[in-house]
Amino acid sequence: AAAEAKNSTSQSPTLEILGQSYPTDTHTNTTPTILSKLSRNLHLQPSHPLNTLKRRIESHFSTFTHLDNLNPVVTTTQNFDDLLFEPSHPGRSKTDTYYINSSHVLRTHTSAHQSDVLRNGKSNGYLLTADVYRRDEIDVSHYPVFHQMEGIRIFPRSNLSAEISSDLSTLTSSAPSPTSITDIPTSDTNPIQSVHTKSEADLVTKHLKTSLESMVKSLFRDETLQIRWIEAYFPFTSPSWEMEILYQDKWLEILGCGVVQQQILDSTGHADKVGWAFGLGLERIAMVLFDIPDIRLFWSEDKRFLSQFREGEVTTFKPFSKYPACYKDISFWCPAEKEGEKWHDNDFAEIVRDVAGDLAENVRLIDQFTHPKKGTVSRCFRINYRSMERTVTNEEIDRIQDEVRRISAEKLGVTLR
Ligand code: FA5
Ligand code: MG
Repeated sequence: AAAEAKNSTSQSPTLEILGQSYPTDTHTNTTPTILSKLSRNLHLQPSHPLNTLKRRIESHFSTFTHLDNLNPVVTTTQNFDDLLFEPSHPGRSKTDTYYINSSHVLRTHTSAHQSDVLRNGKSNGYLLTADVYRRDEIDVSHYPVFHQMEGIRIFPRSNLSAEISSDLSTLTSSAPSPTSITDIPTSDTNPIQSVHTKSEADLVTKHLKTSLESMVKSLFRDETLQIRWIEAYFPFTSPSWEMEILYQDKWLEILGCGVVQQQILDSTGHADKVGWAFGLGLERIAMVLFDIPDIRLFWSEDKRFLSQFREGEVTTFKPFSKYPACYKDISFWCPAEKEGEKWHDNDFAEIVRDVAGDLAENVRLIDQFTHPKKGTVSRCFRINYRSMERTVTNEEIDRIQDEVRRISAEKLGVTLR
């Protein structure tokens, strides 16, 4: 509450976003730095790697309807309720989501448009590409804005087996290269919906997995690529899975998917259909395909980055030399935690993002201890500052660090050490 009281004194009564005016309230936590990203539309820039990847995936799903310019401001109903998120789901929390006000958010995933698209649609397959927003940690693979692509395919329940078998035979005949794939079956913790027969769920699952495996194979064209399916949970699909690929000896999650909850199809005018949905992260795949080592590079306006890419072509990025990093530590006593006012590292990360912008490469908690008598907690964060475009000066970073200290004390109520 202390933090909010201070926030509201500096907060204007409305936010102007893409030509629309929204009243602010105690939920508002969207910063100008974040709002400045809304107009970039990286996925629509012709020679940008994200656009090339998007177009490759679109051409793989060529019979689907393609959407790519929906408004990033959605209601909490669209982003959560329509997708059957429980009222207490952590994704709704202000520490994870950018709220415009208590009823509007910056979409946290492309699934926010599922119900609208299904309600309006005549087509049986959609692909939707969009920028999505999440309050998160700071490192080379996390950025508060990234891009997702969502696919939905629905089938009439009456003719399911025939339609799916004919589709599968084309899918498997056109899929290149023998890739190693590890599958897992459904289980008690990842159940088939009671309204579906086992045969319906199996057919939809087979079509879903085959479609995604064939897409990934066609993107990577690599016979040594290793793919595995793991069990997942989403409120809007069941059963659900995530696909991971082996990259530099680590399993990298690239998408989530599953059989659409029948309740969503029922309430959008498709009670006589069954279907699947998936959502993938474009940056995750583009970093592998184009060899891009740092997620901030996608936002670079430096011509040494942009000039390396040509419309529609997948080429390997040649890194330009890294400029030196500058590390600064900050230590403080956190305010005592009360009910509903818990400390969250994301709130500190957000201040660093807002003050330092893309100069912040990484923020890491390096030390934490509790005062033996008072019970208060001291935290020390190490901020790694680096520009991708020039050498930063120590004086310049000191000024930024001073500002981070000042605003942390003011907005988070910490006692600087
Ligand atoms: C979702 O967002 C679900 N809406 C996906 C989905 C759609 C499931 C339809 C079922 C049906 P998740 O939060 O796991 O799920 O994100 C999906 C993908 O987005 C991840 O697999 C990953 O590739 C990418 N992603 C998630 N968080 C980040 C991040 N911080 N930075 C970059 N990519 C991310
Ligand atoms: Mg996930």
